[in-house]
Amino acid sequence: MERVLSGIKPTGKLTLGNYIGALKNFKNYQDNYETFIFIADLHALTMPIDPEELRQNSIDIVAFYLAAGLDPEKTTIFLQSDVPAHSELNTIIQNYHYMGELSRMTQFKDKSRKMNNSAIGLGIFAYPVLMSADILLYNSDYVPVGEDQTQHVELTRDFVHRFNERYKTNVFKMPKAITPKVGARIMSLSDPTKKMSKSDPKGDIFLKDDLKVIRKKIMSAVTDLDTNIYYDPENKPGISNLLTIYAALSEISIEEAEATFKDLHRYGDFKKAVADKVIEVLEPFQQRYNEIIKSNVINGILNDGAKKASLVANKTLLEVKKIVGLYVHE
Ligand code: AQP
Repeated sequence: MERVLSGIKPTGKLTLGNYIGALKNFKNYQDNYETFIFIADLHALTMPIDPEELRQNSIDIVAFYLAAGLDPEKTTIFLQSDVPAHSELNTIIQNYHYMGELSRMTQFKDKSRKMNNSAIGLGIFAYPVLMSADILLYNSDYVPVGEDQTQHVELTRDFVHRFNERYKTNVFKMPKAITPKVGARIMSLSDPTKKMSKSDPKGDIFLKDDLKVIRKKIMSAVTDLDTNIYYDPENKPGISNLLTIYAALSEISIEEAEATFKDLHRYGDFKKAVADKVIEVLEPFQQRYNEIIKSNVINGILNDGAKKASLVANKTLLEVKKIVGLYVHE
């Protein structure tokens, strides 16, 4: 059976961008693929974060996974830090990733630009190496991600080619990124030229926001001075972003969303329709999340997940150790 792997890092409160670009799509894989979905907590350490927040965000992500329809009987849900093979494979394969290619990664450039040069940790530079380890430990065929992460999957593919060639092996499977047709890059509501991002929360809708706050945020989303509603991300980024949100949450195409609103020439009415749609989806989602948090199931799911994930990950790690010449003995 083909395998799917993805994860979200607990760097902050999850946003509507995380939901549309990643979370809501995960459940579609669990019936037809062997699916591994993890909480990328080691990745979250790459940026400064309060320890208590990191722990709370990690618990929240498990609850969000379940609220989004992941079934732990079908999907292996686990914490990255519970499976030491991630760190061990990272240590081995960092030697086959090049500083030049890592320094060209957009995420590294964006995040390091915002920081004081002397305080940029090695982890944010080497982030894609650990991500390669995450993907390759599970021989993943597909990696569902939003648009911003596809560059890292491409880097993993380059590494797989390089490593397999060098050792004349096929230990690492060539993974492929899958991005959603609609909503692979949801933009900030206050600046629709920037990605909605949990670590830069201006203009974000958070999944745990009060529903009234969500409506208010959408009603005051930045748009333009025109009155026509159509998709043109370059000239009408705000309206295009709202159309994308509406289309993604309605499971329709952008063209269908445009057709729905073509005779409506009042942005206020359009925003109200978008807010209604977001609330229609997030209200039951928040209810499920609250029930899960109260139910005490999370630790048990993580324990089972860590065991199942370790079985697969340790097998790959052992093969790689042998291939590179580490002395594996009884
Ligand atoms: N705005 C977005 N639109 C669509 N997809 C998005 N994703 C993130 N933002 C958007 C997708 O969500 C998944 C989880 O992301 P991540 O936590 O691994 O890190 P990220 O891509 O760096 O997400 P953030 O929210 O921007 O986090 P920070 O601010 O910590 O860097 C990924 O599949 C991502 O593509």
